[in-house]
Amino acid sequence: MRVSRDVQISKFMSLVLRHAPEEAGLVLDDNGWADFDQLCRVIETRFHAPKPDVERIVAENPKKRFTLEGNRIRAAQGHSVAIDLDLSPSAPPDVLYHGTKLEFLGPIFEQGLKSQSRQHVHLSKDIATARIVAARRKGADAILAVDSATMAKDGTLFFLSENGVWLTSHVPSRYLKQLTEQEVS
Ligand code: HQG
Repeated sequence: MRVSRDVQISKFMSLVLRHAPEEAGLVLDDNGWADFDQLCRVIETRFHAPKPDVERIVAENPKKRFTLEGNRIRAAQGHSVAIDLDLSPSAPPDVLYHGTKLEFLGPIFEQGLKSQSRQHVHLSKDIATARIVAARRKGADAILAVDSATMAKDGTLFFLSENGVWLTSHVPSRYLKQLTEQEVS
């Protein structure tokens, strides 16, 4: 019972802090921060969960999706609303990974990896993480290796989110390679 309520609250926080702050009557500042006390009051009303529960849900979040600093909170990545995370560019590892679906590979190899509804393309630091991302959707998984070393050399900027996700604007298909099943497992 408590677990599912925690998940509901976490999903609500992702919705509000990434996509639709107006759902909670909140305003995000230019860098995506919201007033934590105000968010807690909305959660208390909707889910009957007091502030310490919200603090615990933030602290225990398995992907560390939320950054809580004093009385401000933001989603570490995944936004569709236009905010500036104000991250400094970081040198990426030589290879990054992207978990997706076999059925998307046609358009991906035509257009490259696009950020779609979000602000960035999300890349994983290892194959295991990319597999988890791929498995979120129905259908056969595909794991792409991204030649981030060459992309960085060619001038593309990469950013490391507060919870360890690599972000960039677009990955042209010349930097992509599908991994074989053997390489993935
Ligand atoms: C695909 C989760 C067709 C792309 C994860 C993906 C992640 C294309 C989907 C985070 C395409 C977008 C983000 C193209 C990309 N044609 N399909 N040209 N370019 N795609 O959800 O990376 O649990 O916006 O492969 O852990 O799946 O929410 O991105 O399948 O870090 O915290 O279009 O979401 O984090 O889907 O996932 P998404 P994503 P949370």
